[in-house]
Amino acid sequence: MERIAIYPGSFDPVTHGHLDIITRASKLFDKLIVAVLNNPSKKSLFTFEERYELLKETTNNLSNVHIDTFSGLLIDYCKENNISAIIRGLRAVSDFEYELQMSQMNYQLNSDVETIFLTTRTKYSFLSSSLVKEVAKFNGNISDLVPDVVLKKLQDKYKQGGR
Ligand code: COD
Repeated sequence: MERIAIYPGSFDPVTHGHLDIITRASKLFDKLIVAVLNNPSKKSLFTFEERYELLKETTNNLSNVHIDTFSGLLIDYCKENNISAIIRGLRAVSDFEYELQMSQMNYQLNSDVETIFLTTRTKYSFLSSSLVKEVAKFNGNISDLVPDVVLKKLQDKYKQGGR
């Protein structure tokens, strides 16, 4: 049976930290679905269509990686798509509490789906979508932290007065 994992997130926008986790997780499973949360009540800089497109463009070199969107409960998406594992990235102890709670709640909802944590590469341990947006907003140099296509989109957003 095909072993399928999911890497869910907001990806607002995708960074090299996310891409590193995607590349590493794709080697562990037959198929990896990267799923963008579509949650209209959560404020984001990029629309979910934009976040989806950026992920598509930046992962097109990975043949077993598929990009999708989801809304509602993650665990329901897992059930509908025969997913056996949820991949999450851990950067620091500060990520741990939230991640532990989510993994335990998801396990409570469906004990057939395991959460697997991949630890960040040291060079990305400080990297988050929020910090990237903040630095980009004030014209700081983030060219080593996000793919070129994301960099360009961020610059365009802030030229248009994005928040
Ligand atoms: N290095 C390593 N990992 C990283 C890095 C980095 N530099 N940056 C981010 N990551 C990891 C994060 O730790 C996370 O694991 C993943 O990448 C995605 O991060 P984000 O910030 O884009 O996504 P989140 O954390 O906002 O995603 C939250 C979900 C959308 C997964 C969650 O809210 C969810 O499942 N929502 C659906 C509703 C649901 O089922 N709720 C119940 C859950 S118990």
